[in-house]
Amino acid sequence: MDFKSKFVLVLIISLLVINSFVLVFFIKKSITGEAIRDDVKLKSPTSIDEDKETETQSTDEGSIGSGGSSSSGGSSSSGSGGSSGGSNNEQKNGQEEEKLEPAYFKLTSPTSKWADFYGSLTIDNEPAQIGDEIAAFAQGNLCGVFIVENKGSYGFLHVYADDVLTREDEGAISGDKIIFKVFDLSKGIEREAVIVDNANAIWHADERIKIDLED
Ligand SMILES: [Ca+2]
Repeated sequence: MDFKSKFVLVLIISLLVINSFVLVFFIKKSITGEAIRDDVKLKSPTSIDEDKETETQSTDEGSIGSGGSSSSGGSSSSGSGGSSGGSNNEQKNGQEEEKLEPAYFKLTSPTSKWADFYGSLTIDNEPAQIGDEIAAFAQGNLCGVFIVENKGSYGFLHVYADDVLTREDEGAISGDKIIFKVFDLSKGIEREAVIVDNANAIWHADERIKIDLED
């Protein structure tokens, strides 16, 4: 056997080896995929949405199985991965629509106790707009954040208590006077809010306190 034919032989063998690795990889991938989906089915038999999703995925698998040749199996399994990613994104978007999250004021360590503040909210002589934010401060500490959901009002704004067992000052203690700041989303401006009629914005755990605000 001369050098050239040896080289060709080695080339053919290595191609065969690579091919079989690729095959094993796709087979493993489809097996683990099935196992995970079975888990999902077992964990939440009540969730109709998830059941629907698993059903559509299993029909995908069916088509992979009937696809026959290994290469088509590989490509359609990556296709189903893409479609499940898409449905995850849809779920995320759905959650965002349900609940707006404050983006300007960031609450770092909410505790398990709070007081609720609510009332009207006027910014720049106009009713607060959806997406505007309001933050509550006790002794200079940010301890409550709310994003406006209904034009011209806010609440319930949870204003959290300090955890007496930690040295860090997480929030309010009984008798603290609360200062409010607002963030006007359309103008991108933060301002301190004025409490209408000088009402007493005094914090007491578990209370609901109506405070109208303007700026
Ligand atoms: Ca503390």
